[in-house]
Amino acid sequence: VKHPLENKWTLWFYEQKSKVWEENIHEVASFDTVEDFWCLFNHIKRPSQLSYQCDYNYFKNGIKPMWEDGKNSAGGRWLLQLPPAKNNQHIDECWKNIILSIIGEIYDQSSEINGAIVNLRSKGTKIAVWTNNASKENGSNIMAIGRKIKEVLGVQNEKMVYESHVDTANKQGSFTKHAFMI
Ligand code: M7G
Repeated sequence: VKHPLENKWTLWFYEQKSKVWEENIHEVASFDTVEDFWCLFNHIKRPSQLSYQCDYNYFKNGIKPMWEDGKNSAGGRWLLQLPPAKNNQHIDECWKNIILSIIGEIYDQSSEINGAIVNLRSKGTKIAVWTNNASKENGSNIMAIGRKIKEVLGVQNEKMVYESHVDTANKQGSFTKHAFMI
């Protein structure tokens, strides 16, 4: 008997080939048991083995890893910026711990978590947890999720910012308003 997860999750892979962002992102596989998750996770490359300009996205089944999805549009992301991933096993470890925490639903506010993304870039790695409610009124839940992420990653001293997808999508250059910081 396999061990069921609370939710079904889907892995999406982004690889920059076309100029049109949406054309580069593809659904890879879905799983709803612990065993099927490990089967997939252990089969694919670790972040440190991927080329730059690639992303892994794990989202709850039915939610597209895009700002435009109705479940994401009022949400935002906790963002952790790390060094480039090539040959960096620490990043593999961080990514594994984040994914286990979201599919294992260890957060009191797990119902607000839509997914997680790792962006491999030559300028640096971004690990983000996407949540569904970026409103100021939801600040205490957002902060609780942020504190838990830091606990999961063991990065008490690194700065982490939460930004709404509306702000990210409308940002000018590299400047983004930060709604919350921890
Ligand atoms: P990125 O890949 O998140 O970060 O965004 P990067 O700048 O470090 O590579 C790069 C670009 O991809 C954005 O400026 C958008 O043009 C596009 N993009 C990223 N996301 C997450 C979305 C999305 O959800 N929807 C749309 N339409 N475009 C996106």
